[in-house]
Amino acid sequence: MTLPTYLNHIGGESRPAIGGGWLDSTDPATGRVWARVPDSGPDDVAEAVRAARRAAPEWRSVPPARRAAVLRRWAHAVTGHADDLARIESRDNGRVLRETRGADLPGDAMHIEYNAGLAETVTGDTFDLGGTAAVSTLLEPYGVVGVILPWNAPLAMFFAKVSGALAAGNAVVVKPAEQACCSVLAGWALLEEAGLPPGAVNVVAGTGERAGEALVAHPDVAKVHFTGSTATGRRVIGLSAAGITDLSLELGGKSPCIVFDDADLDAAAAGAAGAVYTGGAGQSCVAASRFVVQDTVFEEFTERVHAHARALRVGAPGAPGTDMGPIAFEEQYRKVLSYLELGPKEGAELLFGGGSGPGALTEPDPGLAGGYWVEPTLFRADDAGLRICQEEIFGPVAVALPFTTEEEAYAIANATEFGLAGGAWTRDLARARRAVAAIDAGTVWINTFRRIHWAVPFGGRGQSGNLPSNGPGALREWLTLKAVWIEPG
Ligand code: TXE
Repeated sequence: MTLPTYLNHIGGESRPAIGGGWLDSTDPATGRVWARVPDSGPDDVAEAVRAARRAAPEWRSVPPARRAAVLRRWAHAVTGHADDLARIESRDNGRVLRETRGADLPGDAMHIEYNAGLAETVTGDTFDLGGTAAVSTLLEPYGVVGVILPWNAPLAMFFAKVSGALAAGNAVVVKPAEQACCSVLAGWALLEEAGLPPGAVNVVAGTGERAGEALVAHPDVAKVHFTGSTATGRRVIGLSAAGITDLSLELGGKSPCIVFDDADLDAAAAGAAGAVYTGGAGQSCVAASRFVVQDTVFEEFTERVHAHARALRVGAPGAPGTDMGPIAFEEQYRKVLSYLELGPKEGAELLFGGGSGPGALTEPDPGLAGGYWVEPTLFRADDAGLRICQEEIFGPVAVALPFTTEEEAYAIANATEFGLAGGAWTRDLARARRAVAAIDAGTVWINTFRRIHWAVPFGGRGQSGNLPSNGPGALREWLTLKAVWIEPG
């Protein structure tokens, strides 16, 4: 049986890598290779950047309202192809169809529409200096921008980032993650149907080391948006030094979910479980990976979380009733397993879960025996300094830390180098306001968790990243500022 083959898209043409190499894409539910994608290198990236450079002046000169019209046609096409695209992504990275088809794709189309609406809102400032000069600022597109995508939600990131970059008038080269890029390679074609000039968006599949580094280091790429691990983010910062390339970084997280004893415990348990066991089986930068729980309700809360976890159906991502799929690829699976082993070794107590392999499936299925399954798992730790409390596990594995006083809760919540998101559950409004002030993160949720919306800014602090994405200012990260002085004579 021949495998589906996905191609790069450069200058309006679909083609394999120049070197002829291929990478296997594995179906994480079976552990079997299901498709292949180009193993691109610096030559392919250079071609893509050349194509983008050629297209950039034309796209930039398209009036913003017309750019917006192209984006809206794109959103329409995405809606029309949502079933196919969601199925490809669920097959490729194991995110359940309920999430890809049910939530991501409809949201993706809305996100594109939102960014289309921003295209005509770009304005500058004027300055009255009291002299004769007319002084103002312009926000201009960078020209060619690079986008490096992660594997946990490739399509959502692709649509969000590319629509923002295009709305601002840039041409784009995208390097999706080698482990899961089939949905992006398949989804690209819709852009040309929507009327985008060839070369305005190029997609080059390949590894981070070869294709990713070539993109960051390319002298004609003025800005790179990177989503991935903090460690790779640091490497990207280093590579950007040569060209002083501008960077936006969306990195990891270890988000605290504080539960006070006055909280609606049922709602808190459902929210916490949903925010780390579903949502890509915890492979989400905003997973609720640390539960910080008042000691008086610790047992009751963790038992309720267990009840929610037990009720989750773990199985085939493409089946409509599945709540939790597999880990996206083997290396990530090994990483999650290593933390399951590490927890007890460093003194954490396993409260539930901890299993992996086919035994983690809700119902035995010989066809899924080779998949990368992990049971919803909860550890208890009394020391926030443990590695399982500090490092991003990126799987359905949470750790619960007890606290006594409110001050302790915030100290534990902030005992992390990350600062992406966090939240608290309480019925006390004054306490809720204190929690908002105390939690040191880019997003804070009260009595809810893991909510992100295209119209609301989203970004990290500390080692979670820099500029916010989304919201009314979303195009700012795709625009560079120019100050202009004009004397009349
Ligand atoms: O990420 P990488 P990995 C975290 C999560 C996960 C860990 C490792 O904790 O367990 O990262 O995942 C490209 N120059 N997140 O190793 O390496 C790579 O090809 C340029 C959190 O897969 O960061 C891919 O396209 N690019 C995160 C992208 O970077 C490079 C989502 C991400 O890969 C590169 C993903 C290089 N030297 C992982 N090396 C989130 N914030 O949601 C790799 N890449």
